[in-house]
Amino acid sequence: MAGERGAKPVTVLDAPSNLGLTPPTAGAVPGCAKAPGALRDHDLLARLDAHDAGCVVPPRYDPGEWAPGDGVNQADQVADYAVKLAERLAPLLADDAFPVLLGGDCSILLGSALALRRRGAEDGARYGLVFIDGHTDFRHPGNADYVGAAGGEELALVTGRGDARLTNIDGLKPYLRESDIVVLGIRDDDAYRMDITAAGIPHRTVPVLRAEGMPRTAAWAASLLSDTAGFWVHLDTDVLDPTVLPAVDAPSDGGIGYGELEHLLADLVAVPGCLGIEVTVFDPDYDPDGSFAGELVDALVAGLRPRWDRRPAPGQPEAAAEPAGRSTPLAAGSGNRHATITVALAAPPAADGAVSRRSTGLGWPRDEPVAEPGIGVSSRLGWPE
Ligand SMILES: [Mn+2]
Repeated sequence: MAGERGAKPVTVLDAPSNLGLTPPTAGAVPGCAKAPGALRDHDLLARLDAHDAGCVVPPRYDPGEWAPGDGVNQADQVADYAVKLAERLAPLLADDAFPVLLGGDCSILLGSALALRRRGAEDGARYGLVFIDGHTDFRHPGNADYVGAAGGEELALVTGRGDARLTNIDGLKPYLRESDIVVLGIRDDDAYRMDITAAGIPHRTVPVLRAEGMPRTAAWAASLLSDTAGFWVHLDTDVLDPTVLPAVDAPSDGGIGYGELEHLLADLVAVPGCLGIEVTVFDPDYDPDGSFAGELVDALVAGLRPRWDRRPAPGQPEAAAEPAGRSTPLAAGSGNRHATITVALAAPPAADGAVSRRSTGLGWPRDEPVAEPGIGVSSRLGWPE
């Protein structure tokens, strides 16, 4: 399949860093670093028909005697790791290899954002971010009494808020502009929802995402990023509702279901300007029999289908792989990095109101239970509030 019709295979790179998390219990190491292994063990690479780019090995996780007021925990290690990650990502981005980066916690965004910023410094372009996450991860010294866990602060850090060791690597602060970011999937009660709005970062909460639908939401996000030269996708798996995926560092009620995630991903990665994706925070320590890992792999395989399966979806004409209405100046593999994104046009809603699956090749939405809109308390990442 890979290589057919000019498409390149996707490329999987492991980023098993826990450095941005607080210990789950005193003296324990978080389990998120095990996620790449757990996902690989469910044949993720074979099912994505992916090239294997290996692993960026993180330094030792050792939060030491951190206390409130000490700043971002393990900041030097997080910064060093971001540099290593950016160096490994750069050639993959340059080769249009569609990296699928397997975290690890959300602090790996620092590496992805640094890679985009360095590339922008070379080619004069700006790059964007679609930030799919159950939380804003926007805690910083300007809106909180103290900071600590980079995995709950990475959106603030990549926009230049906080410890200069993390925000200003190579003097490149900020790595991303607020107006080049779109946040999707946060909960209504997120502590920093108003802060990101005030900062100029547009967002859709889960109820809005659901009301608008995934095709239109993906098109909306792409349109907001249409003057960038391409965008990265951050996927924190805690965007999923804990009833379907509780095996995350900080579950919050009121998330989306697997079918919704698959459609959202498929519509986003089908946009020619989509450069790659990172997957964060899945914690195999909460998944002893591996069943959640299997379901997550199913969702990633379905959601990334436009990038690994260039065949038309069953029952679709050949042209479905390049849907009408999507002109593609920045086609995957084109090397046309300086072109701006052409907005993906959402298909009209199906007459019966069902979610359109016209272009994604998806055919198996699940009947998972979807939680009632919750009053979930989001105590982010466990640092004492
Ligand atoms: Mn997150």
